[in-house]
Amino acid sequence: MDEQIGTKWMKMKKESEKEKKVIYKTMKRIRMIEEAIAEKYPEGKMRCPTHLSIGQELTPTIISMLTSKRDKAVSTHRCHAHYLAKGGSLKRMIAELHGKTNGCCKGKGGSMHLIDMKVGFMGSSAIVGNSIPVGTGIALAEKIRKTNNISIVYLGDAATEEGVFYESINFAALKKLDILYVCENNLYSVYTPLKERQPPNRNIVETVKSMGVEYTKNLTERKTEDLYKELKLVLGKIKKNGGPGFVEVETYRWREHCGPNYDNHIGYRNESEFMEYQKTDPLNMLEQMLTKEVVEFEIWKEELEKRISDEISRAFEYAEQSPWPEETEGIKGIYADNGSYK
Ligand SMILES: Cc1ncc(C[n+]2csc(CCOP(=O)(O)OP(=O)(O)O)c2C)c(N)n1
Ligand SMILES: [Mg+2]
Repeated sequence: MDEQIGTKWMKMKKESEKEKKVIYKTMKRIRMIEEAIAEKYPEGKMRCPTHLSIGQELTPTIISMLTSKRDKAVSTHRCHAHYLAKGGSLKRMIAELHGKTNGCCKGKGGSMHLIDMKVGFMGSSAIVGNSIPVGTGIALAEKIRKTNNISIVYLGDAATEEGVFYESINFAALKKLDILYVCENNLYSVYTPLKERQPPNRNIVETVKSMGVEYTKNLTERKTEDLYKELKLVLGKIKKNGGPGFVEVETYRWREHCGPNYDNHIGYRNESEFMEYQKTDPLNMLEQMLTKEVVEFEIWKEELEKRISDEISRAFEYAEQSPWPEETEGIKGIYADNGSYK
């Protein structure tokens, strides 16, 4: 990583201030939405398994800033940040978590199955690794249609242990697809750390590179400025020259694997590691930076928080007032539906 990048970015004045505020706004909105979900989850109105992205907001925020609604994205079980950053409807997401008909999956998918095709968010899947070939197929479709749109595939570190990951990477390299695979490495698969799942010193970026993927990079969310610059570079190269890219981004999930609580007491990770990542929380770091750089940042922030919290209240009201699906809805829209169920 070029050490100069961070310093140069810091020096950029007005236009970078604008960009930083957009990043902050998007991250703050995602964080507040997920905190509201966590707070309300114990009421039992949202009955689906829910994997929060709190702590992992930065990468999808930057990627969505650097791409357009015409570009496509697919995601995993931990998909809220990806969906929201891409511009997915908040009301329809919260309704989905409540299992209501107005949900983005008609209440049938829950938190792990979000979709909003209007903004190019093509879906997420609960099966680890499952959306990797789907995103790769989307990139192939875009290539056949000669659109120049990029396909973004979000995946967790554990998904690199699935066979389909390698098959998809191979296919994307072979067909020179315009695709960016974004591996969010939060160090864990549920309660199992990387060192218990993979041999020491395995470098996934090098492995992917050796398979013919030209644009690869090892990145971290702990350096916001560098992450922005590097993602801009990689996406720019894919847009200009075509072909696949792969980035591994170090990140950290704050809450339990699935659910609204903290779970450090279980013992699979220790408090000092958690505190270490909390110290470099990208949202807090950005807030500190903006407090120093932006005149009357506190006032701007207060207004922003008020707007977001009103929007969240409206989304929960919408979800609660939405109707439940009819019983027959459960059998509709499925792959093997032959229309026989009345
Ligand atoms: C094919 C498959 N195997 C196992 C599971 C159970 N499972 C759900 S989430 C998860 C961990 C995934 O870890 P990672 O891809 O690193 O994403 P993270 O949860 O850390 O964001 C596992 C093993 C599953 N859903 N699908
Ligand atoms: Mg993980």
